[in-house]
Amino acid sequence: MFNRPGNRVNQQLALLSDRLSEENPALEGIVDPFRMLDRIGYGAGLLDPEEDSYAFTISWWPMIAVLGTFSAGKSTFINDYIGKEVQRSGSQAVDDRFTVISYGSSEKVKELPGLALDGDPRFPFYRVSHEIERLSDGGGRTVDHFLAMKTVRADRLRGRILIDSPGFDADEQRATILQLTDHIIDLSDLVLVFFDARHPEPGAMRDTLEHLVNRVAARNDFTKLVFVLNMIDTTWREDNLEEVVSAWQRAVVRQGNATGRFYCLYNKGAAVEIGDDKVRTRYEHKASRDREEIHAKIAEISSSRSYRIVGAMQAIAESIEMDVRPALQSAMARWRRNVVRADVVLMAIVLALVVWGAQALTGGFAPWFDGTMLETVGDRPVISVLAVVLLLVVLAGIHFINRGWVARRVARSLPEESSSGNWRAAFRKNTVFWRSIFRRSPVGLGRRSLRQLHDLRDQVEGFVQRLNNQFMDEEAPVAGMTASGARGSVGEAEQPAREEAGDAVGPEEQRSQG
Ligand SMILES: Nc1nc2c(ncn2[C@@H]2O[C@H](COP(=O)(O)OP(=O)(O)O)[C@@H](O)[C@H]2O)c(=O)[nH]1
Ligand SMILES: [Mg+2]
Repeated sequence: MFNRPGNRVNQQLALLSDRLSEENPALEGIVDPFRMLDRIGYGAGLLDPEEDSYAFTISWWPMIAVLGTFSAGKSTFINDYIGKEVQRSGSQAVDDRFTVISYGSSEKVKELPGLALDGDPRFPFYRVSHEIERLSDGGGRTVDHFLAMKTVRADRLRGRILIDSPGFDADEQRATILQLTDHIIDLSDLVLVFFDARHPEPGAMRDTLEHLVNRVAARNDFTKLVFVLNMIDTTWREDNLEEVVSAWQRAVVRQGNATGRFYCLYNKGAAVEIGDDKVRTRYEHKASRDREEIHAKIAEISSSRSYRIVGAMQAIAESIEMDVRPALQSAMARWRRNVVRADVVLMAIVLALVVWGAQALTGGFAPWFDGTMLETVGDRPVISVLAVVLLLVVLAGIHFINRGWVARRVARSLPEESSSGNWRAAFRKNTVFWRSIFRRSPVGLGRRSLRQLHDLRDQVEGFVQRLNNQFMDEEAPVAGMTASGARGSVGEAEQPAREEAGDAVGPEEQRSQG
């Protein structure tokens, strides 16, 4: 009856549940425990039922961003990975927007305006359009100017999001693009940084390198950064891949990245012909091994994200019990203590003033004790009652002013934004005027809620079990995944075969043959 989410929140959660059943079935049922957690949050005042859900604080789909220099083959790589020609490629295809690519039910690639990202709970971009508009320094430009969204049916897109990016060198809106890049690095679980082996001189790319590596270094987050030296086919004549790689490595290490490992790739369909058999075999071998490793990393990111979601729910439940509740209790105790203190002091002053005033009226204290005062009071009952009522009103007023004033001061020490919600709002809910200052248990966090939180934590165990089963299954080759016949639905496990056989062609290959 109470603590129900508003319509919009409800719809978003339903949508999330649908998406999960389509793309990540092991997590499908997890929306319900989130709803339960939300109810506790609404009841305690930690969440706003019209706006919030704990489910919105998590990014559900892992993000893999492909960044790098202009024309380094980013879009070609993405098309090849997905198995469909989602992105335009080619030196003339200057893309100046970030493109978020995710799973959709249609076989055809659908393009949606960037604004669509705002309403989709799968994306960590959820409700960040105003942030992007802020980043784009006003200028009337909107999200659509910088973000596009594409959806297509492809197995490799199930439960994950890829982001293709414009090169850094697109200078016109460079500042905005760099800021967006920062934002995307923050949000991403894996960042593939593409460089182009046609530039054996890393010097020319120093700006880009500096920017990227420094930003990531500042965030202390190198594990999610993967450097790719692409188009290595172009070095076949010199056959100096090791030299090129080590030049790049030195450059990266100089910027503060400890390992500076480079994966080496090229796309067969787009490559120049490698005229030497020995070199070709060596290059093919190297590129297909590195590609497999990158693909494995992407797969790994997706499974660890699922565990993190389950873990996040557990962490929120725990935090409500172990952090929020004690923090509210101690804030309430502080509030109570200070209200009582202020009441005592101020009321004492008022009473002293009243007594002093009254004795001045009666000409000293003598009439108070010889009965004359009682007589006077008896003679003027209305005035006397009014005086007493007035006094009580003043005292009550003092009490309520104190409550409000002390509550505001105590509230300031509580965070408004935390993974478990708005602690400050929850505290305020405990200090509304009809609640006695002597209540000990925070609103909505009584014994029943605690029991529900414990139940929830038990349910989490069930999800972990399901995830374990799912990922154990996935390690075996996936049979029947290509049954749909769609070229895009090549299972993860089949990739190596595809690379070697060279007959199942990606979009790039097909185009260049056609
Ligand atoms: N030689 C060679 N050319 C490539 C390779 N990958 C892509 N290309 C070509 O490089 C150009 C730019 O590729 P694109 O994917 O659009 O680069 P982006 O700007 O980083 O997205 C296109 O003409 C591709 O056909 C590769 O591995 N080797
Ligand atoms: Mg591109």
